Amino acid sequence: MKRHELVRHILGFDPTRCACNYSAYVYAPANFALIKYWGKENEELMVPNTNSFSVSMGKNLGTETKIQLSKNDEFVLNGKNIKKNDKKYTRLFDFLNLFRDQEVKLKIISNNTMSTGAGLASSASGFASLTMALDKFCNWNLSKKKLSMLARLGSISASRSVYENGFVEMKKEGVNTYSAPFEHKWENLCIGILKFSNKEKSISSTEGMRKTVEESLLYKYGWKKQVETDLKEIKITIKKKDFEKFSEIVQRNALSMHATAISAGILYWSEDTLKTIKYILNLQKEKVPICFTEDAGEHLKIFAEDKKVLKRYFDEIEVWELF
Ligand code: 2P0
Repeated sequence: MKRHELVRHILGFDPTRCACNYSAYVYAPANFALIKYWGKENEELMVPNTNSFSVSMGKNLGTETKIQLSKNDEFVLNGKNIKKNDKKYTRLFDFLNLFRDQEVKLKIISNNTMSTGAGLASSASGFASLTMALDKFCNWNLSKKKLSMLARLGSISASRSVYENGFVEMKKEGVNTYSAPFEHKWENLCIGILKFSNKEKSISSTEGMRKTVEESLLYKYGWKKQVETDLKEIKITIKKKDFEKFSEIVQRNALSMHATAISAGILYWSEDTLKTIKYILNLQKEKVPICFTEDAGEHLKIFAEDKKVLKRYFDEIEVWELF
């Protein structure tokens, strides 16, 4: 199956024949994975190797995308014109080309409320908001499930960002892989982000996971089992609101993901990352109820059940309630 055939399979019709509006404008949140997606089974059809599980950032952090008819194709990201030979441009228009007649020219204006490409999940909210804007622009009225399947073709983690709030699970079902809400709330749960720099990461997640899948035996023999175990346990833990167990699972999943990457020579950590992880592990020994996760970047996301705890131990942390 080719990508455009998968689009027709998901939609049930030919999108190039749809009449569209003049413009549409949609917001989608960032999401942070508690149980990580790391590695693809099929790169062309964007099928992940495993399920994954995240929490959405709601209105706090995300991307607003406007799509409008134009004389020429254009992509404006955070107020900056992105050039045609930029990877971000080609990735965006490769995605849009799955849906349009080549004669239709589009201007895409995207604004992130977080920095792009630094492990703060901007491709997830970017492709989710673009997919939802397309849905509005073309009057498709798709279900969230179908939107999550389509957003996946832009960036796999975008599948989880079509849900504005709460926990979300991405369920691996081959080419029909989709995301669905995990309907349990954790009212006090909050997140803080420690952003150590504005540097773009030196290796993209796409590249990093590709190299890990190709080279890491730790990944080959351990990762699927790790995800399976962590996913099962985190659902039980969330139902019980057992923060201590939650911390254990979230941290071990992130560290396992990084262990597989490191074994393939991919190191996202900076000195700040390492120093802060050591600091957190020491606080945990003193029973301070916090835990961390880290994605494909040097920054850390810290969870707690009390905003004040995060503020007490981290000077410059930005903190949000998740529910
Ligand atoms: C995640 N990450 O589950 C994991 C954890 C990073 C670490 O999804 O190639 O931008 O576009 O599918 O989705 C980042 O990878 O990569 C990511 P592509 P994506 O959130």
